Amino acid sequence: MPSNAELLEIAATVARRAAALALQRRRDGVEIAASKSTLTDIVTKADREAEDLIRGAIAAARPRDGFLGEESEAEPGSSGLTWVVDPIDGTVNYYYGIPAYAVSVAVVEGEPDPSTWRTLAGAVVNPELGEVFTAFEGGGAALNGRPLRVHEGVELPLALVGTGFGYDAEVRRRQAAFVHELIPQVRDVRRIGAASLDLCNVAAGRLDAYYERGLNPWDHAAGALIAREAGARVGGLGDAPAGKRLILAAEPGLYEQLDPLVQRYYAEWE
Ligand code: LIP
Repeated sequence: MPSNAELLEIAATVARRAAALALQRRRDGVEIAASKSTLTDIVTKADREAEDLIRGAIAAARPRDGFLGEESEAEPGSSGLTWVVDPIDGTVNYYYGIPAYAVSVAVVEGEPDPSTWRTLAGAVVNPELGEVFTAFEGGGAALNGRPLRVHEGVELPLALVGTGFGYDAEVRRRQAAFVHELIPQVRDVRRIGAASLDLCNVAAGRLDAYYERGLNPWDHAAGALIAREAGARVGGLGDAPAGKRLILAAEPGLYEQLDPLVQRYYAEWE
């Protein structure tokens, strides 16, 4: 079994290559390939091309590992490791030319299920800003090689909180209702549009906290490890790990202040 540092080297190398491709395709002009859960939930040709590149590179480097990507069929492996990939996280930003999208590559041990997996290494690359966020379990988190640490000692009324919204209009309405309740209690709210970057922003101290409901495993697999290795607490609904029903990431003291508000609202959701 390779070391976590060796796995991170693979993740970061592949993520950089895919990010360079995505940036070039953005410059060439982005074409929508299809819509998925709703008309606003789009996939571009670059999403698919980037995932093909990542999938092929990982199959060459780690042929017995599994693969779980946003844009292609899940592939079980025999090694006990699975690569969890969002080829372009922040697809809507990418389509509109907003420089807040990223390639997210993580490798997990065990079943590719956020409720049980153990994330060993992860890389998130924003090619527009030339930012490479990395972490491996027990190795700390870094931005372009420089160590990252969360903001500490922030009280709720001074917290800058990130969040996001789903593609379904009724889900967005309910998510916005919670923002309406939360926003007078914190410094401000930011909706950046890419969960992987939101989690990396918590790691970098650019956000004090981030929460969202409805994420897919590939949206948060790498970013959650990067946030945790930078000192954040990352959790989900109740005592569950981060998952589709909720992800919350913040420095532990702020997490304790924000968690009751988020849990009270989101525990009511199915
Ligand atoms: C996006 C997430 C974001 C969420 C968006 C969307 P995608 O992922 O990163 O946090 O608010 O609705 O799900 O679809 O760009 O890969």
